[in-house]
Amino acid sequence: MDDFAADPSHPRYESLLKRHLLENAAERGMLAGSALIAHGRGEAYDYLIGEKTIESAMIASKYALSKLKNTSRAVISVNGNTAALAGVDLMKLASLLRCPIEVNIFYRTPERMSVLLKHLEAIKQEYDLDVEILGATPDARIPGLEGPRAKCCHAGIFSSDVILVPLEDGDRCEALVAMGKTVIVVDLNPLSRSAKMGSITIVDEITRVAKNLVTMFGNNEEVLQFDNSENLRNTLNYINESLTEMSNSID
Ligand code: PTJ
Repeated sequence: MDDFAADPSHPRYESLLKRHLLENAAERGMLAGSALIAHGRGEAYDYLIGEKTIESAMIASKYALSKLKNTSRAVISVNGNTAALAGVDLMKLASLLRCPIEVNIFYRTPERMSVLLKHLEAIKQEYDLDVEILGATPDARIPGLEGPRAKCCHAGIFSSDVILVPLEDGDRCEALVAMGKTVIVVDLNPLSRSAKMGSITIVDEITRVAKNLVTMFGNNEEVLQFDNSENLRNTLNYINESLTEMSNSID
């Protein structure tokens, strides 16, 4: 990858790579001003789950994938951080699901929208993917939200019944749930409003989630029963137990 020099054997390689992707994206104008702060908060929570996909996240991911596969009105919503970190795998997932991907950002400017749309378009060309990329011409609004963050596309987010929205903010998550959608949240913070508000919350890092969903796509394993609150409690219990273990390992 361009000017990224870290050795894959470096113990913090994955983390350094993600930071590098975000630095590059920031230079290209893809990110919100607070994007790196949001990432840092995510990193702190990732540390608590051991920087890996834990069982509760895998269960939520499998259930989310069943929901995405079993509808003809799925949509994947991407913001700046998500496009920079997981744009390729989410475009591949959209292609497998035959669903549109919509650029939908919280801190909306025409410049950011344009560079994010071009970024996804370049991925589409490079991997020869048949995916409809939406967001350039919003023609609908998410009810209950004020300002530019409510803008969306009728053919995408507005009409969807199952929506994958990584790193979403609490208000918009609540508004999407109020529209009757199955809202799949990806958030490393199990205590965020979105995590608690979502229909299916995957407490895992977006790069790993996107890769897992693409890898599992061909498996026909269906998770029929899922309780989001219970799954979130299991996640918190996991963190609690690993903290106790870490604490016991200190002399
Ligand atoms: O591109 P925009 O304008 O839509 O803005 C995107 C950000 C992320 C800047 C914006 O949505 C924002 O400010 O988000 P918050 O409110 O800081 O929430 C981000 C949440 O995502 C936090 O709870 C983080 O723990 C979590 N998070 C950060 N990085 C990751 C993550 N979760 C999964 N994977 C990550 N890589």
